[in-house]
Amino acid sequence: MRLSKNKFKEDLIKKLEKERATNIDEASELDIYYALGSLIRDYIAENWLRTNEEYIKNAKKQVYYFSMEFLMGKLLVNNLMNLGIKHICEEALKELNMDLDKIEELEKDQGLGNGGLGRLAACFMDSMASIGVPGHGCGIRYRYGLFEQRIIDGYQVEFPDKWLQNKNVWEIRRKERAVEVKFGGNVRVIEENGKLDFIHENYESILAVPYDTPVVGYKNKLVNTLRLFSAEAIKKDFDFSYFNRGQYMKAFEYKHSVEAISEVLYPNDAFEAGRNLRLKQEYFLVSAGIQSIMRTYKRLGKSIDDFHEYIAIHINDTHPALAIPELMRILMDEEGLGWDEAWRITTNTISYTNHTIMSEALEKWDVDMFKNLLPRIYMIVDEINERFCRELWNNKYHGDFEKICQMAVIAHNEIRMAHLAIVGSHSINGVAKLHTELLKKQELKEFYQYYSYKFNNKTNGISHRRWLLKANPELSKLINDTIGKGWINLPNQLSKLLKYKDDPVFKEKVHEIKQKNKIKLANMIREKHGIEVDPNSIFDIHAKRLHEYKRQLLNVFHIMNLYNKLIENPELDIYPRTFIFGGKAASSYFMAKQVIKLINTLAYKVNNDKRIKDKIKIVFMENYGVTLAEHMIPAANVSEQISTTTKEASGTGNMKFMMNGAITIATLDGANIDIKNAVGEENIVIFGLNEKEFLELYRNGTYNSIELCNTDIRLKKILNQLRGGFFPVKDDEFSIIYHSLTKHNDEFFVLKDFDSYVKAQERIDKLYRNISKWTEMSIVNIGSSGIFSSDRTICEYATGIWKTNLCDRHY
Ligand code: Z2T
Repeated sequence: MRLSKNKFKEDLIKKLEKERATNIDEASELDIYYALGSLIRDYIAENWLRTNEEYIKNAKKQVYYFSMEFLMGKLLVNNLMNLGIKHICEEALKELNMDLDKIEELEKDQGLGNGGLGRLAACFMDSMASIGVPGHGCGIRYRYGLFEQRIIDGYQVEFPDKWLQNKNVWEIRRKERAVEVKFGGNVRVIEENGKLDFIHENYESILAVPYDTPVVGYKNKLVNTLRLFSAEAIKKDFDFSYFNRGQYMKAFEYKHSVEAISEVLYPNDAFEAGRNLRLKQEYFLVSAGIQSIMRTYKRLGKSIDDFHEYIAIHINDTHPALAIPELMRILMDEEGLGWDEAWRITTNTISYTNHTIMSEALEKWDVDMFKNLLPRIYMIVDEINERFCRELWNNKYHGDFEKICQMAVIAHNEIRMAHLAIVGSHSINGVAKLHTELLKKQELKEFYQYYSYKFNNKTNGISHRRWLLKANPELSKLINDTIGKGWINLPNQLSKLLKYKDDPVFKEKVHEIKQKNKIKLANMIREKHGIEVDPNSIFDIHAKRLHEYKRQLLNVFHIMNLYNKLIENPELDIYPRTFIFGGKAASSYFMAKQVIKLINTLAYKVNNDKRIKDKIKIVFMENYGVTLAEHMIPAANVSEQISTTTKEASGTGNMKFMMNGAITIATLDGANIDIKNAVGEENIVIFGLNEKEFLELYRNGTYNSIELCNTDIRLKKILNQLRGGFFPVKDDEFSIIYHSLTKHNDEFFVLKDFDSYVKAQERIDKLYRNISKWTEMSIVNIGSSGIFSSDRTICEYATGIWKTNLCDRHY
């Protein structure tokens, strides 16, 4: 938008007066934050309204991205950038003696997600708005997002994330557009002239109140919507049935039981606990979302038969898979369509992304629990199952009970959400090449054989605007000065940097910027953790959720081995390194939490051991999330992407690091493979078993971890050190880790890949000594990262799956 600095100043001062009843001399930083937020929302409002008017007027096909998680992070600076007024705002604030970075710190992260899946949804929102896809998010407005992590005595302790304690300046509550979501009760079936009617009765109704947040496209005047629903008691139930009966306290109990639905995000990353409240949340999202879409659709005045021509609904994993029976219910019970017509519309509307092949994450619901909570939806799922099994019997697997049972939507008293999602949608995609291949060849083999046309790959991506333009302003400026600003809209233009990889002046600048970013992070580490780290050391960063398959333990063992070697020989020539960790463990995941304790215990020991002369330092940074990531990633030299092969569906942190010039040390897993293909094998450090070797060992069961640690003295020593004496903890503190590697045969091949990892780390050490060569590799990584922009990903979804708004850009 066009805006002069003086106009902006004027507007801001007016806001301070009107909204905060203060003036520029008296205003606190918080006053400025609120005034600024409110002002930016005003600037956005007009384009938001115009965008919606345009969508209705032109009846453009709309995409709705249904997700239980949206990890948006902070919105202030992102909105300023996308409006194109960040610079003006910064300058104006400076003249008023204020600093935008300081103001930004006051904003709470919108942390309504666990990790990759939730952040992917947020990157997709940015890309949809920026490349002009009419796409909106649909989710839950949790009162508490992912817990705040604090480290106390080396342990993770969880605290509530009170992100709504102060006013959320971005959202608009739209009470008048609330819809009712119905739980429990029973279904009465009545037959009228040969037609069945289903009457849901004795249910409990809960109000789903939408809160809308604008999603601003990059300098294109387009504003999409993120709509999050909050659960509220319906006033008439709450007022009349309890207060009027004189049950004052009971009334509040009721209110709280209703609000519990949108109270808190389940803190599990890729793990399903099968809880009743979670099922309630999932249906709440889906029912509110589809009813709200249906209202918008009605205003278009189009025939219900053409619903899927105007609406696409995408489900982020199976968490919103009840969108399928819910849409069927509305089309049949409320719009009066027959089964076949409703089914045609539903399957053509819905598409599904699978995000993991790990069985712990597969959603399965107990039939009795499901039936009690959602009686009408159960009937529909049951009918979907019946028809699907009959179809299999008739078309392909006549008499093969076993096959049909394997593929059924309901079996062994469980509802399998992945099967429901596959049967009820027209597209199923994986999130990286290997992941999609594994879905086709293994996990969903039967379905691939039956519905091969539904399967496709959409390699994940990240918003280069947030993860490069915003997170790394210095590097962005250098890129602008070198190749122009075209890359901000067309990230593939980053490849223009490749021809500067040998340019000494450019290289020097890239190196300098990395140093500056490292100094900033070092300062932050000093302030937050009181640890002194050397910005000239290699910053080796492992930041992601804690999970056994992500193998933070492998990293720890490499550090223990280095430490042991240094104690033996303090003169050992290793390049100084700072190992930096960040990540949350699910609150019920004991093993993962013990790994955090181990990292912190090791950090304490190593950081305070004078004998190793600061050659290695270890830092565990507290409360890793979007904002901390924005500080850590631009400062990384080495990106740790070391999951057990086949386990990480894609990974997206890997892309953020490479885009900021880190060199990846990686297994051949998930999108690491796609990254390797993009940068070439000389610009990434690969180690470990590949997919084939892993699966072979895994299947024939010949791996014996105890044998391995008896033959490798380094491992023998490390495992002994876990067991007592070495660390100042109880002798059995780490026994769960010890046993997982020995008694339980090292399920994630930590010991198996150890030797190869150590060698890879030695290659890193050697490479970094030639900083000129290293910087060249770094530039190749940045210059090859364009295809990992979520703009490219969204363009593929739009053309390949949603069939909306053909993308005229080239990625
Ligand atoms: C999640 O973050 C991911 C997968 C899940 O499977 C659940 C959650 Cl909460 C149900 C991650 C994958 O682990 C990661 O590899 C991938 O990059 C990310 O989703 C986005 O696709």
